[in-house]
Amino acid sequence: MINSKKVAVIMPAYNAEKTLEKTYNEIYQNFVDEIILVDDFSSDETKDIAKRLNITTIVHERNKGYGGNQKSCYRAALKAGADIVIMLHPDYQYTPKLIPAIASMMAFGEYDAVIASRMLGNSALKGGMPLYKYISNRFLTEFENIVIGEKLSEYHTGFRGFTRKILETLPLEDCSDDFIFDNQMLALILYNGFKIGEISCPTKYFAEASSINFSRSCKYGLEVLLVSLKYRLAKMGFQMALFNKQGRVLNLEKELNYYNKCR
Ligand SMILES: Nc1nc2c(ncn2[C@@H]2O[C@H](COP(=O)(O)OP(=O)(O)O)[C@@H](O)[C@H]2O)c(=O)[nH]1
Ligand SMILES: [Mg+2]
Repeated sequence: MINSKKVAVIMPAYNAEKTLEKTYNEIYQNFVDEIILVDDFSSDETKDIAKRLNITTIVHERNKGYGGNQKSCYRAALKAGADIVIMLHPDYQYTPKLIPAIASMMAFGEYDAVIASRMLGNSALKGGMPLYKYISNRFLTEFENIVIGEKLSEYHTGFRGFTRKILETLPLEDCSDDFIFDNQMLALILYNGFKIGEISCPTKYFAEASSINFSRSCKYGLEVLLVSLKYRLAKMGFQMALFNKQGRVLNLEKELNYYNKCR
């Protein structure tokens, strides 16, 4: 707990057997009330390692995608009563040591969401981010900032935190089950007037930390442009799904398939 707020760390996992334990070991647990992993039908030992580490583990019976995985993570965290939820990739790309700092930025009421940015400071390329990903990130970020009218240093990090209010009120059920989920969620947060804070975060690139290939990155990039344009059109009064149409919030009635339950 931080400031009497219950903190959950959620990990959307897919073939994370080589990195999960290292990531887990760096989570400073004094402030963390729940650690939840959702295994998106991995072909490796992810779920068994998670169980051995005594992490609450949920398994998908088929591959639902990265966005679909996060929806299960947030459902589980809400059901567990979390007030603050930190999303951390289990691929050891981001340092879990920042969890208390990120959670504090929300626990004292200052921010509704926080992103751990690889673009604040000068560490992304030093950490091994491929040049094409760096340039795309900078371009997409500038584009989105201009179209949306915001000033974030990036929209694409896999280390973020959200308050319960965001998870309960935004139409996350209507967001994509694919990678664009992350960008839709940030756009919805801004559209609905919530405040996003940023913290700088080092990043590490190595084989197991980065599997998204060039063509999937291109698809993601095009979808980011679309999300930004739809945001602007919705603000101008056009009816846009996700933004100004009645959307579906996360359905907490849906069954979660627990493989290991800690509490
Ligand atoms: N559910 C699901 N998650 C995936 C898939 N591919 C990658 N991921 C997860 O998505 C996250 C981001 O992917 P990653 O390859 O690390 O991207 P990068 O670090 O930005 O290059 C990681 O936590 C992966 O575990 C997939 O096919 N399905
Ligand atoms: Mg990664």
